[in-house]
Amino acid sequence: MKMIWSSKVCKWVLVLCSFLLVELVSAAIQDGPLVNGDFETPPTGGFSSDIGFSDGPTNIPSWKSNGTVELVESGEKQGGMILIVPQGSHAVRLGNDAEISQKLKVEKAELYSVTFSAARTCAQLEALNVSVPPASQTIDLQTLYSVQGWDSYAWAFEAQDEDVSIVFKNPGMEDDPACGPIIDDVAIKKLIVPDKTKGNAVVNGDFEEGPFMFRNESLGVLLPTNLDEDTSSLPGWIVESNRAVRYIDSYHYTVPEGKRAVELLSGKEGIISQMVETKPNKPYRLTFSLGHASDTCKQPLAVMAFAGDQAQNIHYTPNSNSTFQTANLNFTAKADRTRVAFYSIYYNTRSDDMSSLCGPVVDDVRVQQSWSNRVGLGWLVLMLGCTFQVLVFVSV
Ligand SMILES: [Ca+2]
Repeated sequence: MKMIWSSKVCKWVLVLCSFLLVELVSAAIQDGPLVNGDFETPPTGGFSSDIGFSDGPTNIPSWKSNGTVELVESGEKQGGMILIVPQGSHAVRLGNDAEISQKLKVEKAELYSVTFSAARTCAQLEALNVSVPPASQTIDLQTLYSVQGWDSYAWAFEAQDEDVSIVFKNPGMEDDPACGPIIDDVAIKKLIVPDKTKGNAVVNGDFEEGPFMFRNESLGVLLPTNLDEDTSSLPGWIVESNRAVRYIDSYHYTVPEGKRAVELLSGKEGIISQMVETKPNKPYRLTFSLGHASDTCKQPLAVMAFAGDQAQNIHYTPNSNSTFQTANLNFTAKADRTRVAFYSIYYNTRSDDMSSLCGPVVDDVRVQQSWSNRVGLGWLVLMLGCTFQVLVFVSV
């Protein structure tokens, strides 16, 4: 009896231990919104829009603030202008030099992407610095990509430690202390750099791996300038222009293949590129899908595609049976790495609001060695030879 009892206890201890182990392993943050990442958790004493703008630390649950930080409510006015709250009823505004931060548990040496929404209040030159020290990037909020008055952005970092702090800071010094960016809906996602698939030198050519996207947000996520291919929210790719490109999903847009793709914006000012592995002096073919996002983007749509020293502009030709077409470009590699890049030829806007930026969609990018051509040609010669022999035989 005692034996049975003790073995039962042992079992329970084991179960408990394994639970604890699972807890320890999974202590790192899960993909999704941060705790109070939408700023909807009421502070002690409730939301107080009556107190207004005040100096000193603001009490925002789960966040640490420094400087003039204010919780803003949707519908709230400032100087006759209604403040924009990207999602829900509340957001946070950062005054001059002010910041908010939150501690996160992550997996060391892993790559993470942070998604957040931002709106500017008054200044044209508003900017927002996002950092997980020592990694840091200042994002220019000067360009408004959508007419709603706010945009979602993604920024990636490699975790240097298990315990990190994510910081949003307004680096500006405006004359009007009530100016400063508004932030909302902060989320995180651990990125996985996909392996190259057989017969395609492009990494993440289908764009399926990328930043976290809120299911209820229909504006896509902007990928601002990022020249470091090792810390890209879009693994494998860099955004080498000073304007952003938009990462879109199939829930809100038409995507050629899978669930995700890229919409090129701002003409030549929005360029994505990748250095792909090639063998010098070998013939290659770049193929990709070129489409329309079904977002009322005014046509014509066209891209400039680059592969090594070849460049070609390709127009999207509307077809009632499909929302995309396959385009290709042949090139001969000159080195062991070849640059593949795309930008939109036109500066397109949506026809419904005439001002939100939009453009052609690129997906399913492939770079393949042109073996098939040679094999095909070989077969053709062989077949012709056979036919000739048969003809000679018959005629004899
Ligand atoms: Ca895709």
